[in-house]
Amino acid sequence: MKIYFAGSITGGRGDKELYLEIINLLKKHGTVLTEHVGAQTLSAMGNVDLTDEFTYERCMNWTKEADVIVAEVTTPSLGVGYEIGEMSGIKPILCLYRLQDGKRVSRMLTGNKNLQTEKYETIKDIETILENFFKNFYANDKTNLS
Ligand code: 6K6
Repeated sequence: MKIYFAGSITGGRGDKELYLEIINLLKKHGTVLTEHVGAQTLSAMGNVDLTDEFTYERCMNWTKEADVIVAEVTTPSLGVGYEIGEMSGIKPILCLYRLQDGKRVSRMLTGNKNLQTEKYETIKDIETILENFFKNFYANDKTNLS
């Protein structure tokens, strides 16, 4: 199972510790192609050693290689939105978010029937949501094969 984890970089790194926790939970279910999203040293300015073109192409190749996309969408990010839009209807996509005072998640996500959007409050909630998401993935896989 190859998992593409998407989380805000340029959009803001306020949830970077949480991204790392989610990546560690995801590793119980497969290989995470995008562990760098949880790098605690990575700032919103990104890594200066890589060109923009290289970064974009690598991300797009990984989204194609992945079996599923899991995105944390509480912090709005153009890049995460783009990745979700590109893969919508092509791969299973799970979007995780927390409710925040005076803010809401874009209706472009919650209104898209191709996406599974799940609200959480605690890391334990995320653990349960992930277990159900992967259980359904394998159940649907079996249905598709028979
Ligand atoms: C590499 C290592 C550290 O920094 C870099 C360079 N920047 C990026 N590296 C890898 N993926 C990136 C980078 N910038 C954006 N992304 C992808 O877009 C990630 O997969 C995230 O899911 C998403 C974040 O988008 P922004 O718009 O918040 O940057």
